[in-house]
Amino acid sequence: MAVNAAERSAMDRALQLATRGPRGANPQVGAVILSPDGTVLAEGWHQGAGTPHAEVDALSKLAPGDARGATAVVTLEPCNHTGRTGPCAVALIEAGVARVVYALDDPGAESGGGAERLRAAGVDVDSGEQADAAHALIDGWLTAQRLGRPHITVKWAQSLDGRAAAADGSSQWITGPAARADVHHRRAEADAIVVGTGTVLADDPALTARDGDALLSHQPVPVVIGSRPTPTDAAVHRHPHSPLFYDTHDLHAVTADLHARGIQRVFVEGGPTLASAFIQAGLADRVLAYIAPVLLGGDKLALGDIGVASIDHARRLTIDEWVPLGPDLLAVARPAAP
Ligand code: AOF
Ligand code: ZN
Repeated sequence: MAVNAAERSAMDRALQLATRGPRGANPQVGAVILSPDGTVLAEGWHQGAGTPHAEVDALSKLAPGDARGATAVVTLEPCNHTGRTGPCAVALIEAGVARVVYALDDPGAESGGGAERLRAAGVDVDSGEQADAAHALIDGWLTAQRLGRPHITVKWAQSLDGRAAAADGSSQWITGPAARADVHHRRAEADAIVVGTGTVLADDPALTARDGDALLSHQPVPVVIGSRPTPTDAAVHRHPHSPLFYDTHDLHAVTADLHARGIQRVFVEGGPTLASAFIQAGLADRVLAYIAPVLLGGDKLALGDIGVASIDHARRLTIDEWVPLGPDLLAVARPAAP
């Protein structure tokens, strides 16, 4: 059965509800229970590991029998395992739910398979509705599950001719205030912000997420990679979180350690050498290129060696969004499917 308008707007709502839960060991999940005529009967969301799942939270707000013949709209495939809580697929079947619409498959080896279980019990199941939005919401958790490392965004600002700095190395400011504000809000969505020692020495960045002078409510942990010594009075030492220093060029080792620390989203902010190294290592799940209408010429390119020797090996991207930011343009992209 095709997804109808009431189910689509219930998925919008479920995505909003999901954000009420915390990011952490468990994914953020939202659920809406609809009557057969499309009226919202109950809403639920997951409040973190050890608490009821979104579907169970929603069902708990109904009297027994109220969900008979209803449709459950959920941002993640209902689970099929008994972990800290029981399987949601079974809770939905027992409540008499007739149809389930969900956005994303659960990648968990144990928790997955809920859709099959529902179908086997005669429940009508549809998936993939607003999968992109649901994916964006829990990309850190999904990457941790699938790859055992954080989700990594590599960001840079460039002139229209692809330069990150002028001939003398000066680079503040290529982009305008709207682009810079956008960067700060995206920093606040990350758990860690990564720079190289070269950037600390050249720019002495604070690595905080700010709105004007005010700190945003969530601050990423500052991470500095590289072997060059940095001053003990660098601005990064005044960050609300103690910085992490890695004296290595093995980015897989760094990201494995960040994963072990529970960091799910990493924002790589430079400069060109570090950005290129992440891309070359295959550690860039998303690329943010802020492009300013200015020409710099010269050889200070936004990216250096990324291991592309010939056009056959070009790293092709898929654009998710082009975002106009005042006079600048942001490309939000990810590696194209092979
Ligand atoms: C759902 N609905 O709201 C969530 C799901 O240890 P547990 O019992 O809390 O299970 C955690 C796993 O369940 C988690 O890793 C993920 O696969 C799934 N999360 N599933 O049906 C929810 N939060
Ligand atoms: Zn569940």
